[in-house]
Amino acid sequence: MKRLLLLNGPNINLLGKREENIYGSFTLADIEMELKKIANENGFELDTFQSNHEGDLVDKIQQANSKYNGIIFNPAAYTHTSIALRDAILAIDVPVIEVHISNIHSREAFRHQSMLAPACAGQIVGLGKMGYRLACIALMEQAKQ
Ligand code: CA2
Repeated sequence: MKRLLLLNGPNINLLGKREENIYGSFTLADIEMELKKIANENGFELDTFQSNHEGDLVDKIQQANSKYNGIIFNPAAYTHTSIALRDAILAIDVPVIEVHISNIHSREAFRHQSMLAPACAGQIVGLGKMGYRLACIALMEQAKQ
């Protein structure tokens, strides 16, 4: 069975509870349910993991190598700071698609740069929760080839 991992970084567990003007009114549980459904309909399993801790995310990425065919990853604020996450992504053979709910390029200057994007197969920004869906579809297409 082919498997995908949906990985979310710090504060994404707060979705739907605050800052709805920026991030929308949907919750992390909504996104997780939606992606599991899309994956299952296409014959894939999808695991989910959210953490507020950088090292836990590094561990999860390191362990992904033999387990997953692709990772959908919103690294949240670690996007802009984490060389550790970038190195972890570079250390695995699994394609990672970076997803941001908001358009990081239309926000504060410190959000314009991603430490992780150069290590990723692709990046989707500014499309709300649809971005997760598109990343999931892209990774399933790649895994079938
Ligand atoms: O747009 C995105 O998906 C971000 O990855 C979200 C991060 C932010 O640091 C990135 O620059 C862009 C922040 C996630 C915080 O999520 C919250 C949700 C509800 C309430 C408060 C924070």
